[in-house]
Amino acid sequence: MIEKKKLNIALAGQANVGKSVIFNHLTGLHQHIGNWPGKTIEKVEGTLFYKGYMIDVLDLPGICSLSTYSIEELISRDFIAIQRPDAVVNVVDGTVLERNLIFTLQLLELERPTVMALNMINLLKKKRIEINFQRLEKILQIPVVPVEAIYGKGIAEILEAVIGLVKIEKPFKPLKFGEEVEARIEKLIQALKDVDVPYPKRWLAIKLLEKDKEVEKLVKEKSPQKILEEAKKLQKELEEIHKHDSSFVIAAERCFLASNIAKEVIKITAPKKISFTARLDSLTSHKILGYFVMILILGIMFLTIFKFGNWLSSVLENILIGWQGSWERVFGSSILSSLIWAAIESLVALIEIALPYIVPFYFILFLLEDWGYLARIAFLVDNLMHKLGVHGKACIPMILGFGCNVPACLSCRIMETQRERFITGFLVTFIPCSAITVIIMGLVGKFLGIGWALSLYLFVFLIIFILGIIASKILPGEPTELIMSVPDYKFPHLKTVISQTWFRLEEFLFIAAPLVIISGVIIKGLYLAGWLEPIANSLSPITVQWLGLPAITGILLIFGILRKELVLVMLSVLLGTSNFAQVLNPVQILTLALVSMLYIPCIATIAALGKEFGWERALGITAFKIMFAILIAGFISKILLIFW
Ligand SMILES: Nc1nc2c(ncn2[C@@H]2O[C@H](COP(=O)(O)OP(=O)(O)OP(=O)(O)O)[C@@H](O)[C@H]2O)c(=O)[nH]1
Ligand SMILES: [Mg+2]
Repeated sequence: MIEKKKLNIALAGQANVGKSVIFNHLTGLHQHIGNWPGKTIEKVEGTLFYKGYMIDVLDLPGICSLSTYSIEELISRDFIAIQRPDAVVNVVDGTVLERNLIFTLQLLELERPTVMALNMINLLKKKRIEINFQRLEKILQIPVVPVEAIYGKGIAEILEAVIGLVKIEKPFKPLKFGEEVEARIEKLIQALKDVDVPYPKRWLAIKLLEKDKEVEKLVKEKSPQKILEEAKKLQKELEEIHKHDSSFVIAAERCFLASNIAKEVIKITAPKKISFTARLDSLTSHKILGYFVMILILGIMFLTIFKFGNWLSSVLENILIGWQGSWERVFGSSILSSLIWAAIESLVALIEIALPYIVPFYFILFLLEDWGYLARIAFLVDNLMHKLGVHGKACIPMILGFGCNVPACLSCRIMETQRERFITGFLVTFIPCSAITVIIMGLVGKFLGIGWALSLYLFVFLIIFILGIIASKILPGEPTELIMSVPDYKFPHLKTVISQTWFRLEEFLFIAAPLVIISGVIIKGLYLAGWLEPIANSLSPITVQWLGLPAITGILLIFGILRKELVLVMLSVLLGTSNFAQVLNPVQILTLALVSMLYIPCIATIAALGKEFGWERALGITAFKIMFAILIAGFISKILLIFW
């Protein structure tokens, strides 16, 4: 037989088990990694070459079970069942094997060649859990590969196992449920014999007994009513035997199987004493103390960003000061020379103003994320989120929003219902992203003090809260309950944290730098052509009369649509200095910061909103934000003027 040299493999498993870490090792790509469930929201593909094979690898979104209907779970289920990859690598968190096995059993029902990558072996040793791999292989009849993904151990072995598996093409032997269930599955398989659908018949039969709505619909389209009637009859029989809903019976059968397998292969030798992480967990999730710890941790985070950012910013300022004079001495002040200088100056301003705050911001965010603390915040604020009419999970897109609103909007898909998805998406656009952090820290924090910077954050959170309540009243419906497993704390893996910070930074520089340079040159060009003033003046009814800002800020706000940090970076370009206190009084500083925080989603976020919710809604949110920001900032500036 000629060997097939092209392979298609999919990484599937429950959420937060290390699929993306393995994917990144395999493909050299940079999928997002962190310690909370639901990071990967859309399947991502990469290619690698191994021993003469060209292997396409897919990182699938994490799943709770293959029976529910959130979009990411359907993506995974359909992909495995219909696209039929050559092999599936079932990534499993070894520290919670029993829970993961339930998913494995469901996966095996899809009848694709499967390899189990038993991950987090390093933690097994710590938790004194022993797993008998050979026994597990025998029971499941699939290869089981021990893996320590973050250290890159076991990755090549996964590929070896996959290649070995596709070469043999072993016939599929299902793990059997209880007799009374098996008998009914068999009957349904017979009934389904001539139905032409891409799914395995045994899987269809099980799903029909589970009352899976999608499968019922599919079977109804493809076959005579008879089969569904037969399924109903068999469901009833099961319910009579077990006195429970038939979907529950099947789920219980799987749990029973998983628990039996776990009992056979796991040996726990851990002493009974309470571990440090368990203590830490009970403190950080505590009903009252948890909030204090949260405020403390976030407070330290912002203080560090502020102190480090200010320090680095002034260091860079001192290094880069006085360059303009030298430039003009060498190249003169012709139009061309001025335009080139504008480009350089914009880049310098970006490095001087934005970078010092963005670096510590991402580093700490990823540190907290990899440690597992972000998931605790989701748990703590679940109550609060319910008041906004959404599930506590909504907190996750919102936390992501602090980094960048774009992935945050996309990750609204983890919400169960369309309504919650939209409310969360709407609120996410109000979360101050890293670019806004730059404005708050570099403008308000630097010139008015950290107290004012924090007050602005609190004010925006209050606005988000109020808008959330209003939105949930306008779009009525009950939030779904919090079903999110809180992951264990893991010692943050510094290399992962540093490389994630680096990728974000790289992305930031590649996207922001060209925009900043082009904007700088355009502004200089407008200035030289004498157009800057007329444009600024045309906006002055809003900027000067209503908001009380200098007319020039109109230009900044226009460029800020591209990227929010442009508001500040271009301000320094226009002024020729980053000492903003020279041109803005304290009330103006606060007003400008507030408008920048609220006034519009940046262009990339608008695009993300359009993709997720349609253009009508995206433009609706944009229009709302512009009007809302102008209104609120105007009122606040008038109130501040009374007291200042
Ligand atoms: N200690 C330890 N941690 C690991 C290992 N593999 C992954 N992790 C951590 O587990 C967490 C989850 O990893 P991801 O790769 O993001 O998980 P995922 O399965 O892609 O998760 P979703 O995309 O959310 O479904 C991260 O914090 C990783 O650093 C491992 O072998 N040992
Ligand atoms: Mg992932």
